Amino acid sequence: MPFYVTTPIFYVNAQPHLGHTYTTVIADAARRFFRMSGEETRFQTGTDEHGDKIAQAAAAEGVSPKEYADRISAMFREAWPNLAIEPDRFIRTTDPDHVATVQAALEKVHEKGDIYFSEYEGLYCVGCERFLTEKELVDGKCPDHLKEPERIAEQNYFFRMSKYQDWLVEHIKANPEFIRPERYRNEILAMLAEPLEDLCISRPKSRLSWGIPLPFDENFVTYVWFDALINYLTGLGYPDGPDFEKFWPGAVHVIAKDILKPHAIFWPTMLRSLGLAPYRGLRVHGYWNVDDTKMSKSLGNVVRPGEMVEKYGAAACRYFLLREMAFGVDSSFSDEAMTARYNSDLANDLGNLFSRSLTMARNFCDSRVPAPAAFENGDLELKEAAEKMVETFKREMRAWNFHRALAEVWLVIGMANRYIVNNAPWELAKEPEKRPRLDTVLHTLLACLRLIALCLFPVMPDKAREMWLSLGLNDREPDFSRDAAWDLLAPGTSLGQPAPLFPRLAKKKTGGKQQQPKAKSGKASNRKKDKGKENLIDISEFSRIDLRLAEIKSAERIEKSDRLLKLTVLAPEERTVVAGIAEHYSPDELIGRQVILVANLKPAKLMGVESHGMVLAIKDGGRLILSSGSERATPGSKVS
Ligand code: ME8
Repeated sequence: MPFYVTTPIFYVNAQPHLGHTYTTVIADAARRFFRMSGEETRFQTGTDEHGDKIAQAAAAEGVSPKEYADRISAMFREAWPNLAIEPDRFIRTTDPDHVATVQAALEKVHEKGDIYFSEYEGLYCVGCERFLTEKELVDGKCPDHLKEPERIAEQNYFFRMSKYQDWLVEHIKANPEFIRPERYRNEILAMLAEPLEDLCISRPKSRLSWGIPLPFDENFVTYVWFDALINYLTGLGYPDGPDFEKFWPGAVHVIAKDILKPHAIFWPTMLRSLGLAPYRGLRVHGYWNVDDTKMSKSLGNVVRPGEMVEKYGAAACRYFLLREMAFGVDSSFSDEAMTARYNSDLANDLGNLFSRSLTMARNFCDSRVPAPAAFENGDLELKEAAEKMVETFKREMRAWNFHRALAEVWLVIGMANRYIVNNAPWELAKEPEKRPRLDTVLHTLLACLRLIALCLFPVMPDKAREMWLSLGLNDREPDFSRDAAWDLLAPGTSLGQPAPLFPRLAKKKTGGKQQQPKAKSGKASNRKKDKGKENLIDISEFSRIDLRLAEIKSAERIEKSDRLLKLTVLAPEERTVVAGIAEHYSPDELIGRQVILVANLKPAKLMGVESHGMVLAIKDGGRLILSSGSERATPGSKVS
């Protein structure tokens, strides 16, 4: 069935933040997943621009509501491409086709006799843009906005929502998938156990003019929720656009728990009155807090998508959001949690697996996919786990369990890293008769990486594509039915060069870009030149340093240190060296690696371990890169 996914259209009284980003990222990931599952898909997001809240925000800035809405709406529209979010339509409630659709829908409901004029007095929360019932208040205040609602008494138009209450209860009970997760379905059924009031759907122009005029009474504008919900129809060309017929039956709305009532009660009853089938599903997620505190402008802890992407990159942000939040439950964001996941899951587990595999393919197989020989048990275990991963991933994505889908992929990434250590391809490479075994191991690894990349496409499309192209595959979005088989990597295929997918992040935040200090005057730059001269050394001084090629035999973490690894190296005698590279290399991947050692340093104790020499590394920005040249040499050879 075609899949139509929407996010809420966001109010333009606030700039995009982490919460909006999450909803929009998951909608984009879901659409990519369904598209890769062979379904026709459509994805819509946008901005909600009418109503009291926007009129008040614009007045506070001294600009017209439209000017104000134009400015903030553009911020939403421009934020999404940086996160690889690609909606088919970015809708604004001020778009002319939307205004026309709302008026047509109002006419229809009016003609049906479902709208009447009456007097009403109620408690209005401008934050929620709706009347609250006494029951919804906590200590007399709106629990979401912590403000006392305003008492409003006026004559207005009403929608006969109560008329559809019994039908709605039946529909929810008969369709367990209609509102998910379960807790929100139960919440709505509990609300519907009480008699439903009719919905006030207008505002007198004398009080609020920033809205869509009612087609049957020019003295009133449309209530903002009645206007906003209809965006889901406008985007499909309702009532007679071809996309409407195709996509409406597969409509899935993604929202957070804050706007459950309008989506689970107002909207299905409005659709029923319009003579339309209800949407297929409502998917309700929890709230993001920041450092375990509610995100708020006054606390100054609002996380902006632009800043996140600048710090961590789009792929890592998307991954974090999907991996960290169990769908439906609140979660907390912090830079520490983000950095930890980045370094451990992305730089270490996935990044290392990818670069080690491609490096070995380059060094031992001339950057081509080798042909496998006989498979052993360990190979078959990895193959079966990778095949099962694809099935589990698909099942969990369909159930909106993104965090579980990703946990399964990382299980296999861990297995593949252990498979490398167990099979030590660098040892196999030393013995020509073990060539068939080496080819089998590397083929198995690359085939496993291909399935990992396949699963990562909906989650981090750009990085997955980078992996896909490095594996010599076509530049097209893969497909779960066509591309999920194990043995689709043709032997002989040319592979890309290994490049770090996720360079490690420094643990400490730098807080903005670092700038090189500039020499301001001629004097200062002369001093700089002289300083350069002071740094020159005589060749005899250099020759005192004994540089040797060393081969790493074993490596282990030093307890209580994030930075240090204890290495046993051959140079050519065996010795222990402590190296500050633990944040850049995992112990496993160092085994067999050749490095350059300063061999005649006085021994020094670091975290209780005596180090006999120092390993050289290149410092490139925040990264450390070990290097010994591209060819292997005899351990202990002098570097000169
Ligand atoms: O309600 N955590 O717009 P809105 C997770 N215009 N998600 C969050 C969040 C948080 N802390 N904060 C906001 C409106 N969201 C109406 C919708 S739809 C026809 C009209 C996300 O700007 C989440 O998706 O207040 C939530 O439902 C939505 O922003 C509310 O956006």
